[in-house]
Amino acid sequence: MNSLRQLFDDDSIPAAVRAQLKNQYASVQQLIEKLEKQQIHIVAYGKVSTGKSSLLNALMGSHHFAISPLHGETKNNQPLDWQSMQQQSIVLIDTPGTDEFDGEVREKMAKQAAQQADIVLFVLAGDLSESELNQLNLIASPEKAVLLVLNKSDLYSPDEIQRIQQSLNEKTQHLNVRLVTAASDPRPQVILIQQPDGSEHQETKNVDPDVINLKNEIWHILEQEGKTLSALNASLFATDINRQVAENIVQLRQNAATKIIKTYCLAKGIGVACNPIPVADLLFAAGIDVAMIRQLSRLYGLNLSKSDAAKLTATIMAQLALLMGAVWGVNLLSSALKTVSVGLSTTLTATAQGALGYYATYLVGKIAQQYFAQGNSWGDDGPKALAQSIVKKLDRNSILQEASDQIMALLKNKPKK
Ligand SMILES: Nc1nc2c(ncn2[C@@H]2O[C@H](COP(=O)(O)OP(=O)(O)OP(=O)(O)O)[C@@H](O)[C@H]2O)c(=O)[nH]1
Ligand SMILES: [Mg+2]
Repeated sequence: MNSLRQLFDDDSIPAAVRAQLKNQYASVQQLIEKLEKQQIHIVAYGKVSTGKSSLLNALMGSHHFAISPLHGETKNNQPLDWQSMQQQSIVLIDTPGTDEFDGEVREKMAKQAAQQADIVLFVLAGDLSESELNQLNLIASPEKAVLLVLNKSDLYSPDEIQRIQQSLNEKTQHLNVRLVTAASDPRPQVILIQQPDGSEHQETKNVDPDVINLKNEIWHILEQEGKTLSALNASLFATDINRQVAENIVQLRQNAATKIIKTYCLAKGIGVACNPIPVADLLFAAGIDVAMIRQLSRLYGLNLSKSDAAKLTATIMAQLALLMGAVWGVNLLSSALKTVSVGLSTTLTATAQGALGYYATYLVGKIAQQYFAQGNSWGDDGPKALAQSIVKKLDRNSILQEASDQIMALLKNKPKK
C-alpha cells in the first residue's frame, strides 16, 4: 500500500469506507488549499505623505515600496497600476495619495479600494480633515473592515495623541471603523550622553517602526472573518505580535496538523486492516506517510518536494526502527490486540494490525510536526532524541485504542470473505 490513490482504488476496502476516507481527505485538501490559495488583500489608502508606503514596508519588514518626504511619491494614478506586493497569502496594495483638490479621482479610488480589499488601512498623520472624512464615509460600511491608522505617532506627545484619538472617535462613531496608532518610519531620537568627565555630547539613535498594534488588529479582523488559516504563513505574523495572538497561531497550526495526521493515520489503518502486512514491515510501508509529511510541511510554510519528503520520512523511520526494534513486533501486536473488543474474532487480528499501522503513521506525523515546528530542525540532540521524546510523550495504549475503535467502527459492515 503505497499511496492514498492506491487505497482509494483498493476494492478489498468496502466502497462506503473508501468514500468516507475520500471525504476526509478532501477536507484536508481544502484546508491546504486555503493556506496556499486564498489571498487576503490589504490596501493602504489616504492623503499624500501620511506614510502609506512606509506603513506597508514596516508591516512586511522590507523596503519594497518607495517612500519620500516629497508629496506624491507613489505616483501611479490608475487603480489598475497600484503597486502591490505579495507575501505568501497576503497581498499588500499601495495607493498614491492625493491632495485635497482631486475629489473625483479620489472618490473613484475609494470605491475601488473598498471593493477589492479585505482590509482597508485608512492612513492619517493627524486629525481627520473634512475631505478625509468624506472619503472614509465612502469606504466604511458594515461589511467592510476598515482600520483608521493614526500614523506618525512619534511626532505627538501622549496627551496630543489622546486628544486626536478622542476627536477621531467622535467623528467616526457612526462608522464601522477601528482606530489604531502606529509609527511606520519614526524620526531618529537625539539622546544626550554624559561622559564620566562631566562633558556631554549628542547621539542620534534610529528608532524601529512601531506597527505591533496594527498587526494585532489585522489578525483580529482575520479571525472574525475566518481567514486566519490563510494568513498563517505570512511573515507579517512571524514576529512581534502579542502573546495571545502568537498562542492562537500556534494553536491554529496544531489543530490543522492534528487533523492532517489523523486523516492519514486512519487511511493507513484501514489500508493495513484490509490488507494485513507483517508487523515488522509496518514502519517501511511509507507511501502514505510521505504524502502526510508533504502536507504538514505546507502547513508550516515549507513546501517540501516529494523526494525531500521521502528523505525526511526515511530518516524518521530509521529512528523509530532503532527505538522500537525490540518492541516493534510481538509485544506491540499483543498490546494492540488487547484494544480490540471480543466477539469480532474474524476481524480481530486485522483490526489490531490496522491499529498498529495507524500508530506508526501517528508517530511519524508527530515527529515530523515537531521537526517543522522547530524551524526544520531536529534540535541540538539530533533526530534520535527528538523521536525518543515524542514516543515517550505519547500514550501508546490510548492511541491504539482510538485507532482500533475508529477502524472497527468503519469496518463493522465489511462483508466477510
Ligand atoms: N516622523 C515620522 N515620519 C514618517 C512616519 N512614517 C512615514 N514618515 C515620513 O513621511 C514621509 C512620507 O512617507 P511615505 O511612506 O512616502 O508616505 P506616502 O503616504 O506613501 O506618500 P505618497 O505616496 O507621496 O502619498 C517620509 O518622509 C517618511 O519618512 C512616521 O511614523 N513618523
Ligand atoms: Mg507612497
